[in-house]
Amino acid sequence: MKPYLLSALCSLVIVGLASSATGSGELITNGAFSSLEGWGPEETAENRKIADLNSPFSEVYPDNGKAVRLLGSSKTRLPYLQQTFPAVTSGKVEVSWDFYVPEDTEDPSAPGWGVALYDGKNFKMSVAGVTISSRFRLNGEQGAGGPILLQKKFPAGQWYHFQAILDLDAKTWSGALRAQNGAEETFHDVAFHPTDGEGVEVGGIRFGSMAAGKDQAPKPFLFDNISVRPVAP
Ligand SMILES: [Ca+2]
Repeated sequence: MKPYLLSALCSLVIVGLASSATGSGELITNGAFSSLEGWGPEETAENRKIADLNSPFSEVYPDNGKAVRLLGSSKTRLPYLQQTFPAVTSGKVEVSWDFYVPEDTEDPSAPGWGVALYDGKNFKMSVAGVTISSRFRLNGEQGAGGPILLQKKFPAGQWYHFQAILDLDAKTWSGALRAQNGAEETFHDVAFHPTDGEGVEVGGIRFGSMAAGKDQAPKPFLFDNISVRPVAP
């Protein structure tokens, strides 16, 4: 083969690898928050704003200088940030997002935030999710006490990166929570949130307050780099 042909072939291979590594199959629109287009629900539009701050984790999306700031209220049970996408019903799905606590609080009872994958129809149900308050707990919503991944107060001013792979056939998930300072906690084959149905379906992601129905509003939070993508078998 002539050298220039070999070189052209190598370039093609490199381009192919690069495009698969940068999230082909991404199911989320505006996960890096260049804008809020694609994000709902309409009723809580006032509670989410673009912020001029970006997560330092750039594995999934490049730095665009923007994140979303959620301002909670104790008055609504609706999510503050939500997006649906064509449902995935089998195989594996990779999900990741970054979060940032802008304000410190000494109050361990201050309500936190819940993030969950759901079927895209009923946001009150969760296939798998986390609660972030004074600790980081897996599947801690709906009265279920899932495993605690990190038992400590989150320091203000630090970004965290959460990444997990959901196995929809085994109904388990595995992943890691990594801090900006490099500390990492991992989890392996944790069962999904218990459901009544036989199968599981992932068709939406939502970010909501854990304060619904209580007197306190949760502290403000920032999220960035939200990604959901099927994993090639
Ligand atoms: Ca961003």
